[in-house]
Amino acid sequence: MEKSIDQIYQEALKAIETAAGPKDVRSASVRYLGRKGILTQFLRNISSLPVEERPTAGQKGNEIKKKLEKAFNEALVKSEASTKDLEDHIDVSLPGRPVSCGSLHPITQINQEICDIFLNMGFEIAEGPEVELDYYNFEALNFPKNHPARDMQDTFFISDKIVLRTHTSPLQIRTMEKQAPPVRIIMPGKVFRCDSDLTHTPMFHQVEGLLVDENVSFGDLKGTLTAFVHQMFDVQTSLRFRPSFFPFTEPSAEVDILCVICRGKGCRVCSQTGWLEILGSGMVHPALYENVGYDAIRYTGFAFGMGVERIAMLKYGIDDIRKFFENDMRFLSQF
Ligand code: 2U9
Repeated sequence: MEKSIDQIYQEALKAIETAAGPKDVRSASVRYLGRKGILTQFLRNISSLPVEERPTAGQKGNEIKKKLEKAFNEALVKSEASTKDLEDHIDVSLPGRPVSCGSLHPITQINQEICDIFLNMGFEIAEGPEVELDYYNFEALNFPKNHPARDMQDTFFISDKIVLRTHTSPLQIRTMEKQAPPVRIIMPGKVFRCDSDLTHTPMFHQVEGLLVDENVSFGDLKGTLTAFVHQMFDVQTSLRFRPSFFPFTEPSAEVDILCVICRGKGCRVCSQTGWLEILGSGMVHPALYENVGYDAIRYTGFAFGMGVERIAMLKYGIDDIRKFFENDMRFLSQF
């Protein structure tokens, strides 16, 4: 009997010694001291021993039980502490977590690309207010009083005389008021219109340009915008100037590029025309020069305007303008 309890004791100590972690210590403790554990069974069996053996066996059994309880507790504390040490330990040999790198919003990228092309041609950037006087947004730009753009349906009115600018053109007027020719400026910025569908949002970005000097011709307009299109898209890109109308330019022309999808064959994107409109342009209307005090005989100039979102959609083949404003990382991280 005594040998047997000694054996149990030794085996339990061995189990503690070989435990690989707190989990092993706990399960060994249950195996020896649990309700159906080896030592517990041993203590229960003492009552079936001959009466004279019971006191010694009981005493020894209880001593060993106490010793094992202490040993298991100590082993548990020790192994839990060393596991925590391991968890806190930094393995410098592990490969680092990749740091994800942000990128500029596609509209910011295209806006910068457009501006860089014109900056390289010698244009300068002009900036101004997004909340604008009706005078600069419409009147000084030769919009008749009954022009549809002045309607509440198209323009966000702050008051009778104050609007959210519907284009960046007011800045051209403000610049010409302050500065004598030659003027060579581009105006990137946010503009606002009451409009919302697949290709329109109430706020979008424009880049407009204005060049005024002596002897500026429609040929200068064509050369400048052709150089722009070839740098923005591809030097092979075919383009055409199509007559159009704007209150602030005369003559006016819209610029189309050969459809980037079907290469002129006709498809859904170009409404079967083979062409995609990318910007508007024209020679500055002489009436505007009178509004800013320029000599309309001596000076001529050209102007142009484009929507940045539209250029980005055509360049990247995006069919829904709203994708630019949803902040979906799966979309944005492609640029
Ligand atoms: C002044 C004189 C002339 C700016 C111009 C356009 C043609 C034009 C549109 C393109 C797409 C606006 O974003 S859009 O909807 N713009 O077609 N803009 S000429 O002409 C000016 C501006 C200011 C003093």
